[in-house]
Amino acid sequence: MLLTAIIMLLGRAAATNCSQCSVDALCSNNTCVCAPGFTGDGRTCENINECTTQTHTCDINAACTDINGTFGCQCNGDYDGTGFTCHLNSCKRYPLACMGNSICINTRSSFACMCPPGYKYVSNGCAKDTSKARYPLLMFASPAIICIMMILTAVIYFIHQ
Ligand SMILES: [Ca+2]
Repeated sequence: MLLTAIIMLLGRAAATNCSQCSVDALCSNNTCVCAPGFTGDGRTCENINECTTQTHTCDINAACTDINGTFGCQCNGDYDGTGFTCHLNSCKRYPLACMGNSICINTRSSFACMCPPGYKYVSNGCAKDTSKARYPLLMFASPAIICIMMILTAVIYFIHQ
């Protein structure tokens, strides 16, 4: 009887202690501990500003944004990536690097200028490729070939009759 009463009192004390924890705290073994990203005694927890305390893990080329309980990272203008790792996008940094209809392709360490489909390299960029080599089916479809194909089709038709 006495033991049961003691257990009930301990149970209430535990519930009371946990209920006194901050909403930003965890209760473990009847002890309030601030959650990761917060600091305090457990009953009162405050957001840690990882950006001003320099405890963030953003890339050196990223901007840090403080968030309640955590932080965010976003790569700076000319950089691409997750914010935790950022790499230079040369196409963004040098928007005029590729001239004359060419398309800038960012590479790991630099960039390349490529011609879009239907264009070919010329001295100062890319120009429409009008050579017939790009259209082998069009070359094949010359009037003489079309005439031969029609005759063959007719012969095949009559053979199957
Ligand atoms: Ca924070």
